[in-house]
Amino acid sequence: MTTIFGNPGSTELPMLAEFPDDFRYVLGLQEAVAVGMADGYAQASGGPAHVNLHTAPGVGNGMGAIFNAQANHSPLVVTAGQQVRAHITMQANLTNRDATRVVHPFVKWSFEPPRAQDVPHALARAIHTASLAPRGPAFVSLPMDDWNAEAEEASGAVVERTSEPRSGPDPDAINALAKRLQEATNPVLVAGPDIDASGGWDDAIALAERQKLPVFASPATGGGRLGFPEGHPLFQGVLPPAIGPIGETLKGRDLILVIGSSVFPYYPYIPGPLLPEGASLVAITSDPDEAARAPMGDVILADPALAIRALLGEVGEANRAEPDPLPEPGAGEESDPMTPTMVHNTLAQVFPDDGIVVLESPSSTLALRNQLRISRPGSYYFGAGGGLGFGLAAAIGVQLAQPDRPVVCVLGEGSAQYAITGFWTAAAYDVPVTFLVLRNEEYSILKWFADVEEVKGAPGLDLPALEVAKVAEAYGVASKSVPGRDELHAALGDAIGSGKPQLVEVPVAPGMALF
Ligand SMILES: Cc1ncc(C[n+]2csc(CCOP(=O)(O)OP(=O)(O)O)c2C)c(N)n1
Repeated sequence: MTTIFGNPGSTELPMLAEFPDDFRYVLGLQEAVAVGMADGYAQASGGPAHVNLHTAPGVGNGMGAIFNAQANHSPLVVTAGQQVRAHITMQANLTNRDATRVVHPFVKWSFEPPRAQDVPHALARAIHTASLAPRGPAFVSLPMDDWNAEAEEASGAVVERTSEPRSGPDPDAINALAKRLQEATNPVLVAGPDIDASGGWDDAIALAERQKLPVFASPATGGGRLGFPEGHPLFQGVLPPAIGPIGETLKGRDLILVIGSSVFPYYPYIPGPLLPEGASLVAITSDPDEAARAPMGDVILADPALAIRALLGEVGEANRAEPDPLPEPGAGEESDPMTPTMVHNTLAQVFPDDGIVVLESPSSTLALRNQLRISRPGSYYFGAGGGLGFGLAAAIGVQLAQPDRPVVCVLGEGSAQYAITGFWTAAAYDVPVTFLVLRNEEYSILKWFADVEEVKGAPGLDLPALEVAKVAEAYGVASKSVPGRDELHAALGDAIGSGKPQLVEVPVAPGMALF
């Protein structure tokens, strides 16, 4: 971990003293941004990332983003400075009182070393804890005077330990699953985000093709990544996120195989049978908590990629009819302002083959998925926790981890506000993300929720005259506002090809865009 994301204060300065030349510090102007950038960086680099926060208030500001990182299974090592040890008991100014308690329950482990000499071991332990399944944030509170203490000789051995975080499935369980799959007449695969995170992308395709499995993506609400190429002929769409509609969508299936997802990231509450009649469900996850909390079905605890590989060793070609592929996406209706569907249709036309999307445009999530049909691994990141602010910040981290791939960050104008200072980091560090901002002058998704929840007269759902392009410009990101499809096409093409952080804002018609 030679990149440190953070926002420093007096309690962190001793840690940053004589900062090594072969390390890089990436400054976020607010802690939610620093954590969100580290989250994107960790996910897109495939390894743990370090974010350093300023004692209690800095951790407090970062909490929503730490919650997101946990939902994303993102291996973050979160550190925060602490008062000097002699000051903690008297609770001097800026003491992080109860430092290890405040971050719960959003971290896997939280610790303040009992002695300065234990700092190396505590950091090493945090790195392993964050990296082992289920991956997620670990927290270490570091008293500021510890950095001037001498390390013990044993510290060398502690920091050199390695861990192989993946554990394989029980062969008997895989064998039994293979039998169930072979015997099923109408099985279906639900592909979740941890297929991509575990490197199981190609084998998931091989499994679906060999078994002729129709494939649904797990609900978009919890789908921080894609588990299957969405342009593949076996792909049947994204599962709806609520109990009743999932049961409806999977009606007639006798075996539902869920890989790399919780069962399921439900929201909103639309009751119904958990499973359609005659169906059974098997989930494969590396997260014991996901395994335990599922309300139905059987579970195999294992790294998803290793489990798919093992399953491939046990199943032969199935003799089933292949499902019809999804129809090609249409561009939607002409309107002024444009529909989000048409915006994403335009984006699809200029989107490079090796492009990556980081998405936080709540009312147009499904339209983007349908229009882009992203079909390469590591090409889609979405805040699985649902806490806004992930998108703008994570896009910067993803781009830093994948400097050779163009990153397009698609934001609602409301969502952009939760990490707005991220624009400064993109400009200051010349991180060439293309930001596409959909401006509908409201919290469209909340108006949709108000309908579902039968809530009338709720205040605070309109966002008149929120000038994201002007604000981004003030932070140093070249920005443009475009009125129509042709201008959007040209502006997006220019921005993506520019090698610079640039923003394109487009007015869109309000409302939920499903296609
Ligand atoms: C941290 C946080 N605060 C509040 C919310 C609730 N919330 C969900 S979507 C949304 C509106 C997003 O607005 P915008 O980005 O403009 O997208 P639109 O709904 O118009 O597509 C809000 C406020 C949230 N998810 N996370």
